[in-house]
Amino acid sequence: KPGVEVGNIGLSKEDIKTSFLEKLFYSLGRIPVVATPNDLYTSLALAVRDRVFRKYVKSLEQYAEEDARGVAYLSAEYLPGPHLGNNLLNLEIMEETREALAELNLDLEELLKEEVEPGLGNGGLGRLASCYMDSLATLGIPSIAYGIRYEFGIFKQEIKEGWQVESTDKWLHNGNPWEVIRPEISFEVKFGGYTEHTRDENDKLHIEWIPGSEVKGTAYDTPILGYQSNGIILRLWKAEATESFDFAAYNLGDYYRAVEKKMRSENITKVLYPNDENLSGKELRLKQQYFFVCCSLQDIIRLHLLQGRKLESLHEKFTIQLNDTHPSIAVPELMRLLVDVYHMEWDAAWMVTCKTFAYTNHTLLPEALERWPVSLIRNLLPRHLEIIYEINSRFINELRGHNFTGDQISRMSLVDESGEPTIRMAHLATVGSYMINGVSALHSGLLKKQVLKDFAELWPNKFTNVTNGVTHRRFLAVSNPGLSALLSEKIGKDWLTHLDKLKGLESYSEDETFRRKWMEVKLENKRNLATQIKELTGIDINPEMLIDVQVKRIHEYKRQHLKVLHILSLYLRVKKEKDTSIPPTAFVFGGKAAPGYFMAKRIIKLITAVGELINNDPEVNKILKVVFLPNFSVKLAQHVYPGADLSEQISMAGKEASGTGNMKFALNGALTIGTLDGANVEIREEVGEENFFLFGLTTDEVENKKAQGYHPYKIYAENENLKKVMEFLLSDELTRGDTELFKPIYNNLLHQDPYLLMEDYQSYIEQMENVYHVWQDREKWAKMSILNVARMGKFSSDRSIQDYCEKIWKVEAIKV
Ligand code: 26Q
Repeated sequence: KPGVEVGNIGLSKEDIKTSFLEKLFYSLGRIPVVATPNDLYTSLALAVRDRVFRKYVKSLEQYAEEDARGVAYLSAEYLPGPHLGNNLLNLEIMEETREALAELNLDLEELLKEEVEPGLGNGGLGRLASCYMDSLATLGIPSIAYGIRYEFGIFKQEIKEGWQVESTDKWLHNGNPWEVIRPEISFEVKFGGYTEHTRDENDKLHIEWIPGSEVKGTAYDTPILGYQSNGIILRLWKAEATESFDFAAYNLGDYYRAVEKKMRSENITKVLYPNDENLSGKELRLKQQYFFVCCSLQDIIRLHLLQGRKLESLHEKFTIQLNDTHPSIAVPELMRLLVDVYHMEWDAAWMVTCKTFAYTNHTLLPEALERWPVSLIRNLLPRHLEIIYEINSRFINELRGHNFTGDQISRMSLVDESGEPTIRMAHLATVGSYMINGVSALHSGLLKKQVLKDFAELWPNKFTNVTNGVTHRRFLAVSNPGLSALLSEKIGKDWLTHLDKLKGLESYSEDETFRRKWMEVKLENKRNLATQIKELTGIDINPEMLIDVQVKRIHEYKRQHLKVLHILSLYLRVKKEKDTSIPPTAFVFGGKAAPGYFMAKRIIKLITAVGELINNDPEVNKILKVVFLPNFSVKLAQHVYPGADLSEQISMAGKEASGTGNMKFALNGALTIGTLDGANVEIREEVGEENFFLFGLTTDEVENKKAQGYHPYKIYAENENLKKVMEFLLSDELTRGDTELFKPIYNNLLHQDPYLLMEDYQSYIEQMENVYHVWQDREKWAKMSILNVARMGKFSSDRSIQDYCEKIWKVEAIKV
């Protein structure tokens, strides 16, 4: 057994200092006086990476030795956030490092700021994958996470004249000290061409896929460390040209064609598609999905065979979790590998396949359910189309055997033939998986009632719920050191690995001194947030104000514009009625709009226009401020959650599958105003209804309202206040004469209003009055805040991962 205790990887202050200087001298060739901030950050990151790798290698040895069953997590997106601070926490060397640097006259905080985060995801789904990696590592679950190494992550957002402007995210510009390239771990991926069906002398059918082109995927590994313990690998694939294709072109003396091939191949992992919850049906997106799935499955099979096992037992040693349908082409791809490449019989291969995969659904929105045109799949993956058709015809035969009606069968078919034929990827994932889960109790229930209703009737035991969770180590321990210290002082440090220990805080909500300390910590975090706001927007916020925050992707269903209508109603009260009774409030927004999403971009412009108006009006700006934080990211989020007083979770009931920001806010002591949507339902159950500001229709009421015929105009016409607010959207004051500016929003709300803003408006306004009422009583607010934090134990991603292990994966922890 090779030793891993080589080199200087000690954890003392002196060890860290020595390593840091060694990295600076010998890895970067620098001395401190000429080192740039990025040099210093990189040296520290490299020193820390060595220590992280040591832990990872130890875990890996252990997992291999025990021949353990493991999880492969397949996700097209990851949003890990900055690694450095998190790794220092998990190695428990935050203070030692701070001191080591201080002795060199360096400030750890300054180095932490240098890190550019990998924005390899759109929002909730990618961040969830990263929270799960943190918990998988901490709990010691043998696992590996696969994804795509996008050269450009989610676009950088700037605000110019109030509008979102996108530019490319060059996250690799300064190099990436956390990853190592694994040139030896690379696989070929084929595209296009045609299939050849031939019979051998025994009349056995052989099918060969003759591709039109090939690319190579190479592994880039980033170790992800758990707290005090194990590490796991995030393995991201980068696309390159294959040698053989290069070579063929060279031989023809066609150097330029070879280079062109190379560039075309590299295109596949060039950029992340910035659409969430809305599909574009672009060929390159399908290429990305197949590319990373194909490399990952080959790697899984390699690992399986490396241990001397047979492919017939793949499902015993591996379970593969599909993070939404984005990797669902894995179902026909595994069939292809088993049947065409490893010559397994169809039935045996199908048994292995559908005992290997499990599928997590993250959305019910019809426009977000992935469908790929049959014609596109035929061109790009001709063999996969044949396999999908075969899976479908066998599935439909099974349904006939169960006496399903023709109607039901065409609803359940993997192929939608109502218009241009398309493949329903959610159906493919469902048929090819042994378990299907939603991401909150409400969402999992609706999944069985709506989108996958027929499937839930056919296979009731395949459906389950795993409520999302977040890592409290990043989102509390690392990002809110003030509150963390206060918690540990009262209840010890066990909460870092057992979040339900926070329950021990409950009784302190009655302790006046504790409440004072609690509010002091919050105020300090609000000062910090105010500083960030000033730096990023130039806007001054008085930290004593109520800080009311809505940060998330911009979407009509999330109803950022409902919040705007409320702000306008307050503005009109201050301005026209000279009402000065409203408690000073800063409304903070943040989030990106998909570049092609017209309404979402208008909503950003609306927020910034309202901000311009209010922030520059001396009659109003002592009471109200409106801020749009540009380029919301994990890094920025870590400043935002700790500084928030109020968390806005105001989507129309039935639309937000879970939400995870809701959990991060509450964990940091913000109170929530929200609808009964996604995980809000469970958060309210846990914290107690008296500690949650509820408003709006329930999912059932929404359904009834829509069934009866919804008339937003009527609501508008009958509500004087709402009418004034709506008319203000068209006013010169707001639009500076460009009366068309917010017409699309105005018209949409008045005549369609698919997300029932008009319906929920009054209830929201009234609940906000209640928020203000409680805010006036700071002692009560503090109590509620403490109780919220004390009761958030359920929402640790450690609990979610334990649920996955027990309900779905049947995998056990192996602690080093
Ligand atoms: C798919 C195909 C083509 C292009 C883009 C996409 C795509 C990309 C990202 C579709 C959806 C997404 C992201 C979805 C997402 O973030 N969903 C959120 O997942 C969270 C974690 O479960 C939930 O908490 C949120 O409620 C849900 O909206």
